[in-house]
Amino acid sequence: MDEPSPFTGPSSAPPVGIVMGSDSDLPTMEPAVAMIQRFGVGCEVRILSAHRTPLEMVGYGRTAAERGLKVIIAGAGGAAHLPGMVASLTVLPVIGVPVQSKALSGVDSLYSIAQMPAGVPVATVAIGNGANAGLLALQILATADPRLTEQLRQYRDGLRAMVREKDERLQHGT
Ligand code: RP5
Repeated sequence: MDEPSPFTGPSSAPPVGIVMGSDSDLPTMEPAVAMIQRFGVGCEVRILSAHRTPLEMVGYGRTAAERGLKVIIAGAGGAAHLPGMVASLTVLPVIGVPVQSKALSGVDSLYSIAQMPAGVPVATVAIGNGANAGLLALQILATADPRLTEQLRQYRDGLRAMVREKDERLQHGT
């Protein structure tokens, strides 16, 4: 049997693709993976660099939809071109996660990801907020999945209950 091409990855994919520019981005991206898995949704995780492995990135982006991915989360820091470049290669929704950089605290990453030219959007979450990227990916999938919609409603109810409880404790000094 032929080896799968290193440029395309496996021939069939789960609904969510999570990619990042370096293994140093893993601590930022792990909450995205955890959020996707918490809701029982499948994801694949890859390190693909727009600058160090551009051909692999092109292969991934060009084959993403045909392999079955529905949404892509892309994290990068500094000259954070990965989310935008992946978005240029597919019409799947791409969510960018600006990774906090040492020199400029992630503002460089945020600007690089958010300032896309007209016609090629990238949805951008806050600096370092992998968990929100995971949630947004789930919300996109939920538009065609009533069970997931209900799970997300319950998650929001949980947040509400948590804040109400904190308020309650504050009011009663406990
Ligand atoms: C970017 O450069 C990566 O996304 C990472 O955030 C940053 C630094 O990469 P390393 O030098 O740690 O591999 O491409």
